[in-house]
Amino acid sequence: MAFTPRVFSGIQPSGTLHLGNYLGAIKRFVPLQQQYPCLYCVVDMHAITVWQEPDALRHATREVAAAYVAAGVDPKAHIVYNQSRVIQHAELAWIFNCVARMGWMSRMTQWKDKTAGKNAEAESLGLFAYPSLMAADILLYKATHVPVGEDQKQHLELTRDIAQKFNNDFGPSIREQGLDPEFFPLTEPVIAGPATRVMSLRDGSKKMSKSDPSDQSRILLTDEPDAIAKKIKRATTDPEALPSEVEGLKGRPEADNLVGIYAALSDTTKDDVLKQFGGQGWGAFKPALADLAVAKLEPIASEMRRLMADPASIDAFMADGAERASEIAEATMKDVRRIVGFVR
Ligand code: AQP
Repeated sequence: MAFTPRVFSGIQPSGTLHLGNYLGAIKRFVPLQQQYPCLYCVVDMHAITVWQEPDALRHATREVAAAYVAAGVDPKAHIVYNQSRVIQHAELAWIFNCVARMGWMSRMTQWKDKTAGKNAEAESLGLFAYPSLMAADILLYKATHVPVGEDQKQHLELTRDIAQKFNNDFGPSIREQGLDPEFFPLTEPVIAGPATRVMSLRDGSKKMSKSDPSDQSRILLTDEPDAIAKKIKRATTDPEALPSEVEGLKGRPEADNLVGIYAALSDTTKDDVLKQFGGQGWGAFKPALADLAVAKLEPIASEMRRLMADPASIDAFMADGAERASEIAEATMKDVRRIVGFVR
């Protein structure tokens, strides 16, 4: 069956958003609005898989919603909401917990990375089960397109495995209910562009991440222009000049990262950036990158500040979005409950 195209994506309110979240996800949410109906969710239930202070969670939830809108997402034409308001996410996640296998979950790289060198037994059960909640987020809306960064690719593959197993395990029941045998779509990730994996500014082998202990490793969407310029100036690089072709970035992760960031911020390609800067040193490139980053990020930061000054208006558009999301979610769950055999 051909599913109606629909976009879903989410970001955890687990800290302040950084350039990786922006270039890998939020910036790419905006143009998709021209082509498809979109749901952009603040996944607060994912955030609590690690401890969050309740006040900080409330603040970060509004801040992520504000970032979506400040970057150009339209909460009236599309849907912006926080996950916990649509309880069907949790309901479908439980069913998927019973479809997914322990072996699938324990092979997830993110789980392995987050527990590496730590006592995995002390982590929350929610952190282990996180990918099955993510599959529920997507499949509740039968989303066909999910714009995410590279790091989420494996979770998207797992989402397809869960959809496939659900469609197979419940095949007879799905047909008995007169529904299409391909009940859940096999959703494709949308991972494209020059900055699908933005790396730490301190270490080109590590992803830029909210949980990196070094503040200098990431540019925050809320950073002042001065802080942005300083972080770029101090970014780790090698002593070579920039190459004239992309081929020359091989084996130079820090250079590759900064060129990718420039390309993504300027809506060009790494090739274009190297045509302009090939042969030049960091003394020329870093200030140009800092100016570009400030020019692109400052308007977003200032709009976020304006929206955050009126939290009630953010809560209002999230409540409205949740109401519209619930309608789609409930239609899916009505079928799912019958398929599984729950008596109502
Ligand atoms: N460094 C990155 N480069 C490109 N995309 C990235 N994303 C995250 N980091 C990068 C994308 O941002 C979206 C939301 O991510 P999330 O907040 O839900 O989860 P995350 O991947 O766990 O984010 P962090 O910042 O790395 O948090 P911690 O430190 O807690 O692990 C996703 O689309 C993600 O791909």
